[in-house]
Amino acid sequence: MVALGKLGALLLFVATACQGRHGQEEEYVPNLINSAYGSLWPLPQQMQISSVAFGLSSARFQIVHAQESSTGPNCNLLQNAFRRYFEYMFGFTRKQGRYKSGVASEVSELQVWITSADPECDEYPSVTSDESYELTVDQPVAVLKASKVWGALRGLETFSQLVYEDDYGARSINKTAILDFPRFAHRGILLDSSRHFLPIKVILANLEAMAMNKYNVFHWHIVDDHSFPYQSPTFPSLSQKGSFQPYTHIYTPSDVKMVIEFARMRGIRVVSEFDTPGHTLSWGKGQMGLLTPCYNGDMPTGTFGPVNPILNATYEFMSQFFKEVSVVFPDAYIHLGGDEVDFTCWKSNPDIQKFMDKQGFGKDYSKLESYYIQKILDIVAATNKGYMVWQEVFDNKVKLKADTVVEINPDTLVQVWKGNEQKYQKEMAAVTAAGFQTILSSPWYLNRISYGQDWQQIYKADPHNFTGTDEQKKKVVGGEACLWGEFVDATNLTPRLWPRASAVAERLWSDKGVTDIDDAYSRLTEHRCRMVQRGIPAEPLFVGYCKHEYK
Ligand code: CP6
Repeated sequence: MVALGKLGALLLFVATACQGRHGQEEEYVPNLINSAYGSLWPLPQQMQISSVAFGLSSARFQIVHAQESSTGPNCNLLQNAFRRYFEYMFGFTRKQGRYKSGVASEVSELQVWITSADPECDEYPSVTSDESYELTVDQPVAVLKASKVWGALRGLETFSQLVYEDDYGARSINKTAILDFPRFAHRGILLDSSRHFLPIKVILANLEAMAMNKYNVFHWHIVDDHSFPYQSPTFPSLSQKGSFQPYTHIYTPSDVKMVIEFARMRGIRVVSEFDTPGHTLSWGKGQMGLLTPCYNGDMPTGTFGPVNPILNATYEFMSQFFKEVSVVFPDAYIHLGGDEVDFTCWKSNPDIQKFMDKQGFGKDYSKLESYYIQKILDIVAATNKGYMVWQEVFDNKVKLKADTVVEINPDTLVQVWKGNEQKYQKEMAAVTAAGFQTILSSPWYLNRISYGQDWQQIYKADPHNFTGTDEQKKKVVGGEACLWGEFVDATNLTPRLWPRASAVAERLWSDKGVTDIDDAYSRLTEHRCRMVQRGIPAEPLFVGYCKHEYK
């Protein structure tokens, strides 16, 4: 209630329609904030936006490879992006612009210029991909300069956000210069396809929304206790027995390929998570003997606990399984989970008790967990992948390989997800002091909802806000918004995630100093309406309307 008066005023402000006329240097733009700058999200690092506006006509405008570019029409990734963004800029036009042919005040071309001899057109994005770009909008041509295709993708999104519509449906763009690059290299979203099956269509729609927000990692928490929808060619019974029935609730190898390629085209990595040894109940149905039998005294209860860490068969299975996964998912990282291991069942099992004695672990079951994880890490390291793990793996002091000099095995990433602000900041300090790289998730559990503008708390959290040296701060590679699936399926996933995940996106992309909440409110309101116009049912921030409502 407190903010109502102020927000009411803001809404009137953004509701003021922008009427641009073109071609005069002394052009009066009634509401610049409502035309160009006013909808940019996430905010670019450096920009100059003039009040001079140019026209943009769907009949004459085109996106092309610059003459000097190292790319041409055989770069599928860019061709596809050109088409996509042209559609976003003009696809909603009911009539053509009201301009006559070829007036000097038009922008007729966006020339995309990839400067590196190796544009990385056919490659997969990685944590070291160069996403920087330079954009100049002038007449008659605009130029988007980037070293690699990844920067061009980000710049195309920005260019499309600069285009606005006057009262007559004609497109305009202001004279602009932008220099932009991400603050953090890892900007991710976790989706959970185990608690509810997520149809491919929903996953692709969210990859599309991620690109609109310059996200670059899809963390696919693909299996968990409740179902195993990943179809493994090596172990087909895992999904046959472990998926929600009927067994159409699965991701076939071609589904997975489609998701990975759709993501690649948008500069998004797909990091798969196969969480063990906890959160594995669904694995047990298709792989006999994998899970620990729980006991009541001398009697097995017929229920099962975490993966059984004392059997050779367990590691033989995991070795084959991760060999497959490391090929199916081309990303340099696999997420190995390691969170929330419940020791009750392990404690009840007499064979495990004997093993504990033999190993000298005493009654410390976190040592048994570390023993298991260490073996899994070694298995995955042998596939030349790097790994991500949840913070418990660090807390329980598994020997993670920090600062490894082996180039093909990138550093371990510890994902911090527990605790309130004070607690997670302490954890970030501890993880980075120990020399590990880290990403932050604690403040960004978007499955949590409450009445009101909770995007503001999400927006205010910053991965660098902890006490530590510059060296420690450099270990922070970014963050991830998490949408756990207990209460989420295809019906509510997208509006629950967006635009709240947009708040995280700006925190991870824009300069640390971009923190003005009123400015963010007005830009995010516009950005959210743009997502709606582009077919993403993102929920409203507060009272108001969109010029183009959801259809
Ligand atoms: N599943 C798995 C979950 C959660 C985690 N791991 C979780 C914990 C707390 C909240 C939401 C989700 N559902 N595998 C923790 C990383 Cl609030």
